[in-house]
Amino acid sequence: MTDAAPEGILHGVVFAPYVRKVRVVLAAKGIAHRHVSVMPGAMDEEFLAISPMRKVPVWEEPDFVLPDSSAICAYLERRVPSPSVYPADARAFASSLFWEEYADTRLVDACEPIFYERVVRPHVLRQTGNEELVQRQLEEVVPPVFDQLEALYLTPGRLRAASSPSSASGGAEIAAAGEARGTAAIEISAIAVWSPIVNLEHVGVVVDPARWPRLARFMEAMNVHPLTRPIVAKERAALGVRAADAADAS
Ligand SMILES: N[C@@H](CCC(=O)N[C@@H](CS)C(=O)NCC(=O)O)C(=O)O
Repeated sequence: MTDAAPEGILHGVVFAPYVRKVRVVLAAKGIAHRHVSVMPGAMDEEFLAISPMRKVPVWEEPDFVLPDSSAICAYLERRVPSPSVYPADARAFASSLFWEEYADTRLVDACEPIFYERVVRPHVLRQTGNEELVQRQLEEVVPPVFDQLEALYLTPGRLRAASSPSSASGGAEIAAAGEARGTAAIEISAIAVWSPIVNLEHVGVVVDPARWPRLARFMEAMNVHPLTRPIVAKERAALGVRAADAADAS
């Protein structure tokens, strides 16, 4: 967030992958905003009035309200076109939209139950997390999704236009470009894919570099990008997770 007058309010808890996606786009574009934490299980009537699907995030301006992370990111791109977080090339653009949708659905569905059982259930609901479910998710549900990201998202091919910045080398240039410019050079699909996996890292699950080398490099590059690093650091601090713990545990 900058010191400028806020242009809007972002509603949603920071640990929601969709909220994190919007936060990175806001940071990339330097859009001043206020953040109001809304927990998915504790939405009051005032919030529900601006969230017809009863979900976070919602973006609010005095005379305009917009739910849904993908709609919000597309809106912010139109509002503040530069730096762009969408590829210019038609195929790369369309491919990026597809992988954003993949991340928001298939990847989130694979990752979120693990975060829920290890964080939300014990620390928010004060219940015992279901570690059996976590293990099943880690053994049976997450690997095929990571396989697809490795082979189809991070490898140029018919499902991934080669001009996309994150496709060729598993994302190393994402960080390099970001460091060089001190700003964006991240595209929306990369933000969307990175975000749910951050929640896995928060609970000690890291991408195995021996099994998914491109995805592991992609996460490393994304995590050190100047736009994402402060966001992740604050979340880790809030959860009491040290960076070293996230990297060591599996
Ligand atoms: N397609 C929506 C999905 C939003 C979503 O599912 N948010 C979750 C939080 S991670 C939520 O609010 N869930 C509340 C519920 O389903 O009751 C987006 O991209 O914003």
